[in-house]
Amino acid sequence: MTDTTNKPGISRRGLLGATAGGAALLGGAGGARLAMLGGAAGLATAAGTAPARAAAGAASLAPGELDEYYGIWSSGQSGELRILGVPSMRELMRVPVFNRCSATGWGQTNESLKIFEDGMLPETRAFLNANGKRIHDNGDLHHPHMSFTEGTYDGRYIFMNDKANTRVARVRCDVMKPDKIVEIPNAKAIHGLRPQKWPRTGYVFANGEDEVPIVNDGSILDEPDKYVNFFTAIDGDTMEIAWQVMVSGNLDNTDCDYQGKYAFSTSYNSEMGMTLPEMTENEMDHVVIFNLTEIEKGIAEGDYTEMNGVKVIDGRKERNKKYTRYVPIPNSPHGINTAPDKIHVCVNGKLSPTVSVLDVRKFDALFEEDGVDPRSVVVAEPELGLGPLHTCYDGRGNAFTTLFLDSQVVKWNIDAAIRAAKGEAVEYILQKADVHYQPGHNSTSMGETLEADGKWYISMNKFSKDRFLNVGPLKPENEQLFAIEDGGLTLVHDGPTFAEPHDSIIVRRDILNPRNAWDRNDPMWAATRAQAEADGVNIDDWADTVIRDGDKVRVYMSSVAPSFSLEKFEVTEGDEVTVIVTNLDDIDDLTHGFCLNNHGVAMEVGPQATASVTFTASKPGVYWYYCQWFCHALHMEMRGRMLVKPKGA
Ligand code: CUK
Ligand code: CUA
Repeated sequence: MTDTTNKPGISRRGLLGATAGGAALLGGAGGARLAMLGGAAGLATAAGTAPARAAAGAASLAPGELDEYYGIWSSGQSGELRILGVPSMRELMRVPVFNRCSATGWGQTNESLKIFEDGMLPETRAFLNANGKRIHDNGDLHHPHMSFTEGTYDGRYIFMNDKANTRVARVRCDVMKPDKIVEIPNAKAIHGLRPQKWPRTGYVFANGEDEVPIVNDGSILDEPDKYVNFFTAIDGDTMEIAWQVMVSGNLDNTDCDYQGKYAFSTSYNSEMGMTLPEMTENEMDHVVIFNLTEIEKGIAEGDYTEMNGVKVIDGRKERNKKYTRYVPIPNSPHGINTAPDKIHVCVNGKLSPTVSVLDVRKFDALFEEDGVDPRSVVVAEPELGLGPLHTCYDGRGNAFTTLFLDSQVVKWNIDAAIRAAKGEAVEYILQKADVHYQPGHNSTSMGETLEADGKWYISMNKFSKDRFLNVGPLKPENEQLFAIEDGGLTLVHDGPTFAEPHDSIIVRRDILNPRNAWDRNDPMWAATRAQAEADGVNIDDWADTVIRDGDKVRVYMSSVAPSFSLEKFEVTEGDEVTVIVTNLDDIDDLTHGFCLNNHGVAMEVGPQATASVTFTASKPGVYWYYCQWFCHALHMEMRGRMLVKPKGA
């Protein structure tokens, strides 16, 4: 195995010194620190430190130094979104989305529950009510992608899928909290997800992965011809379902063009098989191309069926060729990625050692002319290695494809692959680098936008095996950061991660500019504010009011470090109690919390935020509540008592 860390003269510390050197010219203050960095790297080399150790040492920026990029990470079955700094790979924040969070109260506060419940389909609500559960609080978040304007990130929103419960969520970039979690009707298991790149987002495209009987009422199991699948376009501004397309075969990953004309999805089960042998039977599966203009026209002209309130176009194979085309692709293709050259789309073969390169300029002919072979859009099918899953780009005409089975990344040139396909004797593979081990997704800095800058490459590996101290049968995954240089890829960092990052995007830091405190009029607690107004309580000012409303009690409190406005309140056994806390501190980083002993109740209350939680006071006695977010030298003293009086006393 090639040890890619073992390249002479390169450590990430040195690289960072070089990068930041330019920045120092702007600021000046960084100069001394950079000299120190250079010195440290020099020392390590001089002392003959092992390359692995040099790479490990390079894993952090100088203390206090900020990263050049935000990394926006999925977390798979953990259900949250994560924010990392790149290149330091420091984990900066976890943003609960589909999951219940012990720290922040996401999935428990009334504000977050409203977001879950507003987006829930009626049948799910009925199912949950019957099972004594209010929401689904697990998720399987694979694909986080930012909203686009004219082909690049615009810093408004991050969209993401939940495969486990068929949902799509949107996180606001100003506060880094979700504001919409929408369950998708008809489709099952939302997997591939991409925002429209041009002219803007626009649509968010989402694939249903699992096929379902068209009438899914429990009467059909083994009649594959009655199963269908759905491609969904969500309006990224309103998060309402714009339309769906019914397709043949299942859908895996999706992407779209830089022209605003087409979206396209891979299908590994063109067979519509229900068992493993059936699903992998065909040598060729397919990519479905969706003609957005024709679909919009079809919707406007009424050429749809309404299913569960959604306008559904029939785009099944051999039905209406206006809306979709099926391009045969070998064999169970997985990832699909549009290059920043605006022309090429790479379809990763998974069970085939090839990547199929499509040319979007050839798509028009498929729809406009008769008898055009769908395969005519494939301009190259380079053999790259075993198990190609995902491809990303450096913005200079090169592609990086993960090889799951080979545990490698292959760097190759798109133009050379196309020329080789035409018979020229040209080498298109530029480098193969080992990764540890079995990579799934990869990403490059700004690589899925027109501003791909080709500086950093991340390999998201499914197995870490021997790469870290043993922590038991469940091992972390491993992510590796490579510097992209003239000479190719240089491994500079290994990082363990918990279940299970699938995908990431690397966003230039000037694109994101989150707030330091909430706006008091934030829509997050609009419903809570309306209730307070009805109760005659001003939550923007010191509030210490207890409102009784039958057996419902609403307790309004403010928090200013290091105290709550109420050091005690009283309720009666059996009351439904809602505690509403407003953090009146507006200082940077001054978050308070509210945690009620022995009630399973806790929530974050950020600077200038209001949050509320509802519970039943069922056990008479005194219960302390406390601020669980360390906020002040007297943080421990930031507490109070709830008295639950026995019923009838
Ligand atoms: S999928 Cu995870 S490795 Cu869900 Cu994007 Cu390919
Ligand atoms: Cu407020 Cu700790």
